[in-house]
Amino acid sequence: MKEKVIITQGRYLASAVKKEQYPAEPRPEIVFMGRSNVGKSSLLNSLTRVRNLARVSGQPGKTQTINFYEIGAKIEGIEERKDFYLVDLPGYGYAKTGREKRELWAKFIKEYLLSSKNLQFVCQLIDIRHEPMPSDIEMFHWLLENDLPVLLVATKADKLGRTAALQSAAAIRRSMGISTIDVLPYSSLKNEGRSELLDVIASVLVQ
Ligand SMILES: Nc1nc2c(ncn2[C@@H]2O[C@H](COP(=O)(O)OP(=O)(O)O)[C@@H](O)[C@H]2O)c(=O)[nH]1
Ligand SMILES: [Mg+2]
Repeated sequence: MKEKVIITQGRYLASAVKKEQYPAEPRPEIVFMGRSNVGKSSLLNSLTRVRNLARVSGQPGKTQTINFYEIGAKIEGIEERKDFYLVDLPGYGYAKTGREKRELWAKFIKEYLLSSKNLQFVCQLIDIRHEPMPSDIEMFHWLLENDLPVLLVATKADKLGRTAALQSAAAIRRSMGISTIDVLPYSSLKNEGRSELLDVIASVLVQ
């Protein structure tokens, strides 16, 4: 099957620990967030097909910066290349991080989310094998309250069989308290969910 979206380039651009370090060039931004170890870096690598674009780590809670990746895509039926940013936020809810640090994290992240003028939507990642944690639910509702569009992505879908994966996606939806929200199962190992997520990205880029 011919793909509707082809990523033509992807590279790490910059890391930010403060506002002044956000990229100067305005481009549409698609944001990825979730608890440490949920599979964010793996998903970025799978989505872009750029190996080691984002660092996959066995050690959770490592990334404490907002990382910007510069991506180019060719979208079916569109002449010019679309350039945008994928934005990797540091993982939240890491137990070993002290409360003070966690609050600083939340302040920094929320400041970014509220100030970005080019944010298209937020992919919030939840491990398909687990019920959402209180920190996931809190973050989800904070995003909605602030009118930030959210797509829930259930990661590591290959760890469950098809039926269990669908049940789990439904359970995630229920836990979040919004029955109409989409939950997209994704496996970075098998690239499952990749073309669906690329389609969502394409639809916001061509608007
Ligand atoms: N089986 C499976 N393992 C995954 C998948 N995505 C990530 N992992 C594993 O989960 C761990 C954390 O992944 P990573 O991408 O670093 O998570 P991050 O901390 O959210 O960036 C690593 O050991 C990955 O190999 C997936 O789709 N399937
Ligand atoms: Mg990571």
